[in-house]
Amino acid sequence: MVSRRRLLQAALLTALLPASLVQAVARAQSRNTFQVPPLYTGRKEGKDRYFDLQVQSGSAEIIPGYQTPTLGINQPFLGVTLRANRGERLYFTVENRLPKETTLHWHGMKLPARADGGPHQPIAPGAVWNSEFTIQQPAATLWYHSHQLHQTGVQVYHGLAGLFLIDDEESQRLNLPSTYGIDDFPVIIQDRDFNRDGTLQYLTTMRDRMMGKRGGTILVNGVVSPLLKVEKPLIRLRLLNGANARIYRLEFDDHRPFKVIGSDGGLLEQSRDARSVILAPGERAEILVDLSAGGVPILRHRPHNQRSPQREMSMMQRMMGEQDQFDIFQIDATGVESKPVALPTYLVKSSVDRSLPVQAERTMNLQMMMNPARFLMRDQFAINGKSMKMSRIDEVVNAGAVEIWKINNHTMMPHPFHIHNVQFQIIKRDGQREPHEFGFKDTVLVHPKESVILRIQFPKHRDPHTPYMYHCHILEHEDQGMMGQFVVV
Ligand SMILES: [Cu+2]
Repeated sequence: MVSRRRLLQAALLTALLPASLVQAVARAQSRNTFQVPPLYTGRKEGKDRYFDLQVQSGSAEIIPGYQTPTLGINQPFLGVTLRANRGERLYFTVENRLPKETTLHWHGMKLPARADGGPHQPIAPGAVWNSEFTIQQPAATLWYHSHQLHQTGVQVYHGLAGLFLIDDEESQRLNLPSTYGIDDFPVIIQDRDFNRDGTLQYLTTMRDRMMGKRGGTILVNGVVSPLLKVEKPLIRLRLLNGANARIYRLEFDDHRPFKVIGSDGGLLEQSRDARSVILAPGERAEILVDLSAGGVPILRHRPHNQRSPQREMSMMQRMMGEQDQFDIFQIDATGVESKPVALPTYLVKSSVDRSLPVQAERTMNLQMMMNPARFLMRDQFAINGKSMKMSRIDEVVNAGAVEIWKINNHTMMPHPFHIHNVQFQIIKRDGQREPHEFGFKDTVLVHPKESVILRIQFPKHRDPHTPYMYHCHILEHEDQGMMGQFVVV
């Protein structure tokens, strides 16, 4: 049955876009091939590795026949995939070739505050920023993106985001699919809207500002709903929700089970069987998909079940477009050899030292302030009653300390809460835990009216003068004040 809503949506889309563009999107969906972002491993000298990055503008033919102005890192649209090993010292030069200020933040990395690439490390047009740190954390799928104050949403939307893969010996011993672009695939999922001329459409409505920008066209690694032809019977997908605001609930159209092996911070202790996984903006999950039986499964986004029975909640979710359904991409496994594959159960040993005492407990109340003046000031979102201020340090943390943070969502919409410089554990949440939430995380989805309790061990980089951020990873909320600052001393 075609719902009235679907018809309404189709009518809306057709009303917004010229017929030619609608047809072009439809054509793209059926014929695009899966693009793997180029790998960039820098220049290695012993235990040192050097990366030269250029933040640049460009254009891309995302919709056939249209050139879309974009931003990218070392390429016209999106960033190249960075890759390095645990224990190496990395040296970055980041050159800003844009006519405006930007930053590059290493999302998920434990590192000194001045190397973090947050709002306190802006790169002026034409300038070069140097960042250096040693990788002191396990193999993981991290990412990097613009974190320019009040401009993160628009800059990421146009393409300033890429993957950052860490390898280590422990993960390499596991015999997981790990050949990039052959049986190990990056999957950056984003949704976008386009204007009639093919340019990206950003923040045209009040709803976009309040709920965050959700687009009607799904891109995977910058390509509209592509087809991935695979040769191997077992593949690993490194899923990143790189959207500005949309929460994806991912599953295959044939409901096939898969194994969740990794989370934001790296591999889980044990793989977990799942048929769906919910990823909020900023979150990653690594999954293994058994394709030994062939087939052409489609990874799709299906609306999540309402967590609250309250009527206004589901109304809010409808308003936010949470009930839209999309195909993300399709896998063609008709050519794989039909040999059984080995699926691992035990992966890595946990590095948690449970004997360490808790030094501090903090509460973060996520709030929305209903005040027209705040709307104009771009600070209608707040944490503990305060909107982001560059000159104010909100929290002071001791280096190496174990802390408990309780995140309370006082609003009617979900917020993915991200903390820089750490990989934490979720020790309690009101709702049900997702399979990847048993691993180390740097971003956690907090549902409306929900509380989530985190255990965090802070790394030992001290710098009383340079703060790290914690914030909502719905980029429009971050840009409008749902962000705070902490220093480690
Ligand atoms: Cu938010």
